[in-house]
Amino acid sequence: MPLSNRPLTPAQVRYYEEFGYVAVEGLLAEEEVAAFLRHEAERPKDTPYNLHGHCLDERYRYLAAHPAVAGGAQQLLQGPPAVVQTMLLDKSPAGGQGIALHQDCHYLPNEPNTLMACWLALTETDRGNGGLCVVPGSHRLGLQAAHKAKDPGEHAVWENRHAMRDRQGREWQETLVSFEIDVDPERIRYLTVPRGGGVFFTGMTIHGSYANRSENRPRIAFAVHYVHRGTWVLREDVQDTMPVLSLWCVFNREDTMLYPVQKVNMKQPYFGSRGDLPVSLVVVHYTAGREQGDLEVLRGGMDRLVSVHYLVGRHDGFGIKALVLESKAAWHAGKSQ
Ligand SMILES: O=C(O)CCC(=O)C(=O)O
Repeated sequence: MPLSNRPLTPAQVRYYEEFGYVAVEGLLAEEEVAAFLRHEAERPKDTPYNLHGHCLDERYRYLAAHPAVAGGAQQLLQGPPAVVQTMLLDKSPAGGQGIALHQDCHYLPNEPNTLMACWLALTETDRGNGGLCVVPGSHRLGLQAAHKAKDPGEHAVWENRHAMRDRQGREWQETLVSFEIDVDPERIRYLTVPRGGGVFFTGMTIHGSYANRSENRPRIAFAVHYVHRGTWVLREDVQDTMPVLSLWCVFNREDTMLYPVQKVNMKQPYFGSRGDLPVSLVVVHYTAGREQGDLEVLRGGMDRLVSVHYLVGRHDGFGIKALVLESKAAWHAGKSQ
């Protein structure tokens, strides 16, 4: 399913707009959840991903660029999404800490504010094992006063310095803490989200979770934060947002095999502008030439005005080469043989 498909129903989009969140079942297939958890259990943990798993690990990228997940984000943002950060939120039974009720815009100031998230349940989640909670309608309240979380029995408590930089290049440091917003308990909605389901919410929606009080039910979630492409994120560590390539999603649908897309530099800039429109059509065609020769021609290495967004090899060793950004127009015309 390419990103141009619309995974959310109009009713789901209206619900999100009205309440600041929408829970959706079945965003991921069971095999996709199982493949991710298998990978996570087996991967070496010596390099911490911090918030950059989507840049470092194909399985993280797979979830962040998943057509139902990034496609939902695209629908709700009404434009192309870019990934700001990814987080694996693994809360162990018998007391694993939650994240105090907060608005993500406190952590990720951005201009203009387009921040939103998709939180994916990778196990069954509910109030008993520290599932996600939200405050419906809180996205309309503006940024709320917040203090540092107070109860380590329920919530992670921390403080970090962060380098910030605005669009004009002004730089400064800010202290961020584990923010907590005081909320009337009556307004908190505890969500039950089945494995494979997810919750989309805005950067202004108050949400969080409490400790996992279950005896033996882990609560594992994966959160992807997106902005509309072109948004400026002020925190330097996550400023380099990753546009979601829709074609990438198409190829990544093959669960057993993730195809790395290798970026190839053009020798001559044989591409033009096509505005900031999302991809709505994919044209796949065959070339009669050989892979390396085609690559040389299509990257402007010969004197021919022709290019292409991706070149897909016939043989495994060649893989997929990305030549022209999806935000640009590739020029491919002329008589075929
Ligand atoms: O999973 C949780 O406990 C909270 C997640 C969260 O705060 C987020 O994804 O922004």
